[in-house]
Amino acid sequence: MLLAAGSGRRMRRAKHLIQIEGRSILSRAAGALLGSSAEEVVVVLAPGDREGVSALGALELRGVRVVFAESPDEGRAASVRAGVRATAPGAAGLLIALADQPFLEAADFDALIRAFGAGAGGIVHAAYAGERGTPVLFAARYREELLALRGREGGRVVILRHPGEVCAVALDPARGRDLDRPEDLLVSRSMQRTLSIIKPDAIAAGKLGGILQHIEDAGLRIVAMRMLHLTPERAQEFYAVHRERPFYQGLVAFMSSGPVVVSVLEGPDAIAHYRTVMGATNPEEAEAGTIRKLYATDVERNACHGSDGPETAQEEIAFFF
Ligand code: IDP
Ligand code: MG
Repeated sequence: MLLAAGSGRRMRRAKHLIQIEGRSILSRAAGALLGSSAEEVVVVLAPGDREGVSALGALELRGVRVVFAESPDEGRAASVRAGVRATAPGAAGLLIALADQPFLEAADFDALIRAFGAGAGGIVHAAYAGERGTPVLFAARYREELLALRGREGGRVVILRHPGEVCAVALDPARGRDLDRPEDLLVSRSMQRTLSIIKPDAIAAGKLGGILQHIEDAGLRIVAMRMLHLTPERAQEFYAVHRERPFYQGLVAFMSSGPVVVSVLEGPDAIAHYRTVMGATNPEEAEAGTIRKLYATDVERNACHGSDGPETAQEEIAFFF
């Protein structure tokens, strides 16, 4: 289980939503867990954290399950309890990971799972240069103790009660570092390219010029551009990740209803930057001054598309250029 509720108390905004190279740290951590040999991945969010849910995006389709902490402000224990309750009662162990360790990889989680499977101990925790850290894997027999945690207590309380059961697995401190202070996020901003689509609603409404100006004014350079009319088949293919979503048919019909303008945008951190410039998928939730707030009609007819990460940017650019 991945705990993301309550992240960011010391940050200016919810920490798990902050993007590094175009991907939220929540999605990075959940993706790494999904790639590990863990049987199920449960993400615990603060009650009502819809942005957290949408940051997970396609990961939900790939099996990441979202639950909400039992109390909005009790502290760590409410998240642990919700996560424990959500995992299958028959699971051999419960791995507790934190969303603010976005650099851990599937292999790191697997190292803990392997040590646990080999009988190293009933509690297996990560160690960084000899210091105890997270993630921590608890055998199923600690379920009740984890469910009894209250307030700001975390798994640490249970670890301290069972010193004889505890085993450490050394992980690379560079990958285990957490993001606790705003300075931790000062990673270098690399030059990137992203794919933009000005959607049929905006073209039909005569907003193409305004949106392109908006993009250039935001410091993004248009390095390739084409107007075209997507066939329903091409629209289906482009949005294939959403094929199970209830809005898929409508989206395909909309995207093939008239001409679109596809372009490649370049700039520092272009992927995340363009997502910010576009605003939230639903214009009602988009920040003032964003393209979607200014030009979108509704959650479907939302004026523009922008790639959501480095891999999708690469794929989407190759799709059109
Ligand atoms: P994004 O465009 O902000 O990345 P996605 O979740 O990837 O948003 O969804 C792709 C597109 O599908 C959206 O831009 C929008 O046109 C459409 N869409 C998303 N959610 C809904 C919905 O709830 N109802 C109708 N259409 C939706
Ligand atoms: Mg998307």
